[in-house]
Amino acid sequence: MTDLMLRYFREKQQKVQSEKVYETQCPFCSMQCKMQLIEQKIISRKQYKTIGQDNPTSEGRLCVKGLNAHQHALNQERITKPLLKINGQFVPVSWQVALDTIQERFTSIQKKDGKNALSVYGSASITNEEAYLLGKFARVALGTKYIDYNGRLCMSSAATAANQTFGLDRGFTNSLTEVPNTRVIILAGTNIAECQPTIMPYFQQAKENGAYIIAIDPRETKTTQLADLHLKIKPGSDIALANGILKMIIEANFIDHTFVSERTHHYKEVKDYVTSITMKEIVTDTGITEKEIRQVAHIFGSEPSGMIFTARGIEQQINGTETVRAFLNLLLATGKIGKRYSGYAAITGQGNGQGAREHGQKADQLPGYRSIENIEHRRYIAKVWGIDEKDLPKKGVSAFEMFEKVDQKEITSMLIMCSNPIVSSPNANFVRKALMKLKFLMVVDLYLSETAQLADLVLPSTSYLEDEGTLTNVEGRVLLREASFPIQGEAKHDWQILCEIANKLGKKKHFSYQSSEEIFDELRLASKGGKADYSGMTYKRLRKEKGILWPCRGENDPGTVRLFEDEFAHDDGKAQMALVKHDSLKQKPTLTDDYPLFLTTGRVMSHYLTGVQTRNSSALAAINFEAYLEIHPQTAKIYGIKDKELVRVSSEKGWIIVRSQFSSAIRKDTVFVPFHWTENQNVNRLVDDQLDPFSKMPGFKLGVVRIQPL
Ligand SMILES: Nc1nc2c(c(=O)[nH]1)N[C@H]1C(S)=C(S)[C@@H](COP(=O)(O)OP(=O)(O)OC[C@H]3O[C@@H](n4cnc5c(=O)[nH]c(N)nc54)[C@H](O)[C@@H]3O)O[C@H]1N2
Ligand SMILES: Nc1nc2c(c(=O)[nH]1)N[C@H]1C(S)=C(S)[C@@H](COP(=O)(O)OP(=O)(O)OC[C@H]3O[C@@H](n4cnc5c(=O)[nH]c(N)nc54)[C@H](O)[C@@H]3O)O[C@H]1N2
Ligand code: SF4
Ligand SMILES: [Mo]
Repeated sequence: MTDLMLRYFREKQQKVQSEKVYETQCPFCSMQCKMQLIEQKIISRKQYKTIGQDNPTSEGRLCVKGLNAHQHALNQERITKPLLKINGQFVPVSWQVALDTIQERFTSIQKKDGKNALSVYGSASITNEEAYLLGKFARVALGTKYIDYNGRLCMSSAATAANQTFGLDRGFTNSLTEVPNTRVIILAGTNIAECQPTIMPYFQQAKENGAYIIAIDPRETKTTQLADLHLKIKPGSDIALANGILKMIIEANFIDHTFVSERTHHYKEVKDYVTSITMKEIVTDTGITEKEIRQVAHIFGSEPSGMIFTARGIEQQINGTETVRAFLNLLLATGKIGKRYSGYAAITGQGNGQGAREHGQKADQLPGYRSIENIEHRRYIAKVWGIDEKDLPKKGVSAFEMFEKVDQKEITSMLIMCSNPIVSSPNANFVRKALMKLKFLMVVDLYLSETAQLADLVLPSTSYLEDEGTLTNVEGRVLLREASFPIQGEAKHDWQILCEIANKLGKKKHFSYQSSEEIFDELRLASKGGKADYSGMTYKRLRKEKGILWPCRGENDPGTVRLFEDEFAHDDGKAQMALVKHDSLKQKPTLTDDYPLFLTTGRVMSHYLTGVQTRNSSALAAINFEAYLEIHPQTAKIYGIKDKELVRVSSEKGWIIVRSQFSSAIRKDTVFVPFHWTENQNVNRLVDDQLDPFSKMPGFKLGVVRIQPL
């Protein structure tokens, strides 16, 4: 450093009058990177920067979203007071008025329309404590069966498939430290490079160590660029591909017969089916050559270890559950699970995508991954909650089905916490119209999101910087997010809001918590003995051990790094292989003269979900400021579309207008639109609302559209 530079830095340092450091965790994806927000006071101005902190999963790394996350939390546009809609206008009101309004509206609606007229729509971006409390709130404070959450649109197919196959659903069966030592990796419909960027070094290291990486995606992405082989599949045809790979694995006799006979069921049926289909069918269905399929089968079959990673590309399909199961067949047939360097991961999406699906926000679920239909489970939780089992509601319906009930006026009031469903749901025009039929819509958010704008009452919640609690990351590792930043305005923590409403509804006895740690202690008890057992974890341990992998059944239990080493979680200890026919789906979208192109949707690096947070972060908004239509130049030519030109995209459900972006890296029969934008750029206005019969997942990844220049 030159003298001049040294002097400059010294002077700059002297100007920093004070510095504060806040420990926290990124509010976005499932990596849950640990970080510090540093606040420097220079003269009278405060200046902020975020730096990464070491921990077992993200190892100190941050991506562009994490580095800029504080911008949305500190943005002046955040709502800091309850807002009540009076004559169509939002008016700031006190908490007392807000709570009185809720009490009056909820009580009168319950009286007139019944208890199940109230409903709750939750989120996997809230903490475990809040997700747990939301489930208890719906059942105990409101007494309704209608609760579900945005994770239904996210990981439900993977979760259902894992439960059906293994009897247990933890996103990753191993820990990330094993990835660099595995020999072959299949990445099916996952774009980790843009969606979990700080996970990449594990995969880069695997590649350096000689692992063979296969990526399956209709588009070329930063992730497929890492792969040794990219299968540019026809969207929605992954079952056929997995069946084709299995067929060739069987033909080449790479089956682990001991594993199959000792640890699985149904191999014979699966074998009989896949050997009966022809490769010609598979090649036509998938658009992948026989040579490539054989190559995958030989590498995956012959290597001693291997891992399969799936994400929303294959899961957000109306046959997403079966698609995941077809891939799990490959692991089971070759014995690549339950041992070192071999396993399965459904890459978790939201920050708490894992934990928030374990503790009772799902329509059919109770804490600890218990079932609301199982009498023993009901009794146990009723006891923990201090209520009569008979008073515990039965199962409700899935996220999108709740909007159908709203449309049919069976549900007349909804509390939405930490989600923006009129942007994120399929058939978004329908969802918007349905929500407008509600007698009372209440939204708890940081911002006046598109959904909040429709509400009768909006309550301001605290952000990740302010709200302490635990979140379970991509590995299934429970992390304690510290949060000591001063609360903005009159915002309250999500858990506090639930307690205050419950108290107002006369349920104080069940909701008298003073801290998130107190809620966690109850969650530990509620999860004890369940599949997702957190009972051995304490805040003290989580701090000291930098996170613990579940199940953790006692204070001396170190947690569980690798699952299924000796047995699977079904009663008999065996896994269930599944006969999955790729032509079983009657209503799969197909190309027609009216709708001649496949539409698939997804994400870009700089934005998060419906974009409310990242569009309010100036640095992130500047990177991508509008939606776009990724299209092959030769396809564009057919429709007279030029690059960077506005295009009208239509489906049976609606239309949007987005700018074209040429890319010869996408299939010619497919276009792609990211879903982070709203109004006429909201791609969910095009997405159909048919649901997977097992998981109730919509088909975000496969639609059919027509396009025309504007
Ligand atoms: N930057 C960023 N990161 C995020 C998020 C975000 O919004 N932005 N969201 C977080 C959340 S909640 C989630 S769920 C995850 C999502 O993470 P991913 O699932 O990895 O992300 P997507 O972009 O939705 O889809 C992944 C890939 O699937 C491909 N695909 C589409 N159709 C098909 C198909 O039929 N078959 C196959 N094999 N592939 C297909 C798409 O081209 C895309 O590249 O990311 C998390 N991380
Ligand atoms: N077309 C298409 N649609 C999709 C997908 C796709 O791939 N394609 N992916 C689906 C997936 S995987 C997901 S996860 C969903 C997500 O869909 P949403 O849940 O609708 O997405 P978010 O943008 O995360 O909405 C969160 C809202 O909560 C607010 N918020 C943030 N933090 C807090 C907090 O701590 N407390 C409270 N109360 N509010 C907070 C934010 O400001 C924002 O308005 O979208 C789904 N929709
Ligand atoms: S978005 Fe994900 S990878 Fe990026 S910093 Fe946040 S948690 Fe880490
Ligand atoms: Mo997600």
